[in-house]
Amino acid sequence: MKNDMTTSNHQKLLAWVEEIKSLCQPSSVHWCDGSQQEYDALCDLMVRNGTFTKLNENLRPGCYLARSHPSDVARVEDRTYICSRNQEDAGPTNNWADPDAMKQKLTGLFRGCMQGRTLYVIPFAMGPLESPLCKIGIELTDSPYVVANMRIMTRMGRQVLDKLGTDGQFIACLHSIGAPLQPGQKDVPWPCEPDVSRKHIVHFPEDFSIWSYGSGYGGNALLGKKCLALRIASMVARKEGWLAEHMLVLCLTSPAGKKYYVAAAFPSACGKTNLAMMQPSLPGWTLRCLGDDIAWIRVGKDGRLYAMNPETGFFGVAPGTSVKSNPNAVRSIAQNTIFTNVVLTPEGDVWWEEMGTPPPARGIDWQGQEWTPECGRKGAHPNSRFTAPAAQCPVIDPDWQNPDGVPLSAILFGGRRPSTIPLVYEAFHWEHGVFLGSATGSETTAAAIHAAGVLRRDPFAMLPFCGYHMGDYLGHWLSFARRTDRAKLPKVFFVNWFRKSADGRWLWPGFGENSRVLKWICERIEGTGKAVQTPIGLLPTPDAIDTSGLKISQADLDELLKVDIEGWTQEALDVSENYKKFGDRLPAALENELRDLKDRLVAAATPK
Ligand code: SAT
Ligand code: MN
Repeated sequence: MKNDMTTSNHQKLLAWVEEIKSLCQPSSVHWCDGSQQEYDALCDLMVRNGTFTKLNENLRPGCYLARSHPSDVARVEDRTYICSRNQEDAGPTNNWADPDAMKQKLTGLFRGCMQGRTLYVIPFAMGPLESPLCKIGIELTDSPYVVANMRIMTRMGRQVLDKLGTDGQFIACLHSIGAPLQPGQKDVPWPCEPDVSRKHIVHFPEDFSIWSYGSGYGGNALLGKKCLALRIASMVARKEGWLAEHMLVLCLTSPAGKKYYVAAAFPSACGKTNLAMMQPSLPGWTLRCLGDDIAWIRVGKDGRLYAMNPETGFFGVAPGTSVKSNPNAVRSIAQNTIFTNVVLTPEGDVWWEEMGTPPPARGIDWQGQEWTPECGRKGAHPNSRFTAPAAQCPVIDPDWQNPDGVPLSAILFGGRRPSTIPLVYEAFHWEHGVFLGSATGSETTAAAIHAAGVLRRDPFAMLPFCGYHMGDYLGHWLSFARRTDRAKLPKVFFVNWFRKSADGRWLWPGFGENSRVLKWICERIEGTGKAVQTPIGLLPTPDAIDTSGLKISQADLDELLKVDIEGWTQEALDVSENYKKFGDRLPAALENELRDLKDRLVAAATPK
């Protein structure tokens, strides 16, 4: 299994690996070739050292379960930094530290941190290798769990080193779990730095490098994902005139056979994976998935916006994933999947809350303890995850690896909003659409370590992922009206599947029924969908949403499509408050949009 053969002649890369080797002092170095044999051998190694439990081959072929340390279950936003030379460039929404001071501190943490472990060199590409947007990263890590997950989530291995050649550019991604092993010391199943205050997820924009210390959890440790494909890529995208976004990409085909490509931004754990591979309830419509988390978007030769998914896998939230909520995810994770922090059943299968199947009479919970449905504890961690190859999705789109991406007809924003925000509405024009994106808010979820269930403003669902000043980011979005012909830009919509009644009932069935909302969106694109002008945007007329075959009361539908002037007045104030953070970097066009919204709300509240 050992492969310390250097398969690269890239002097800069070789020198960097040598430098990190002498800093971190691993006992060996392994250059990953990305092969199936290598993956299998790593999984076997993790089964032997207790990190992985192999699941029942008859029930979940090629699948493994890992249980993390209780400190290591989600992204650590408080410990995530953008270390630009100028503090101002990181903006008010990012943690900042001086890059020299941070490098010094991290060098201290990384010194000797891989003792007793293997240093893995992971060459990976985000985006198809032949795509104009493809970016190459090299992750150095001491975690075999990270290697196995990166092989699912990215294009990883020999072909990347070949493309890099002797002098190609790469993004240097250094990762350690921060748990050196002394000679004779027994390892634990999930080694990490248990002290959260010592975990660090750090981005250096000036040299486009990433240093991550102390955590083995997905978003903190799979550095191709949030760190490279969002935080670093958003900075590169701004310089190069494209967009790196926290968005799913899907293709909807109408009964008439017309294709509509849609990108949608929702905060973490708000149903992107469910929407990305949804099974439409409306007859005649089909949906195909291109990606569930990240989209890189650029202006194509024809002036339209083209979106490409830089990843090759799904790192999805397990709880709530069921045949009802997401049948295609259930099929995607039937084999060759890594599960983290879910319940192990006595048969050697997995289970989680709201899986849609009865719980096992007893099992082992995410903390490795005996668990029964009556014990009063959740069996799976609310942010437990599956890592599955995108190619296994039964509705993966034939163009999902198209190096040019796919032309977008619509962009959706949304979040978990139990009140105020209607089921769907459309922006008046591009600037208004950017305003809607900037005003995105959601009840927080378990995807990050903080209080769940409180409303936070999360512009473009990029609050934890924008690598530079959010005010400049909003300006960058506005600039697309100048970069191409406005008429070619996608239409912008805001959706909210999460409305509740006064007595706490869900007002909208969601999941496959969301195809009814997507149908209206397609009709708006065609110019046939009926809408009314309201102070907040264009709303469907009462009969515009196809509810054929759906049991929903007129009262609930009215409530879902109502503009709550009082609630919106509050909403506008809250958005104003949030805008204050951006100071003079808030684009004037957005200030104008906010003022116009307030004016329209006042006019609507004033008796005529
Ligand atoms: O854990 S990840 O950051 O990869 C997923 C998410 O929170 O969106
Ligand atoms: Mn995400």
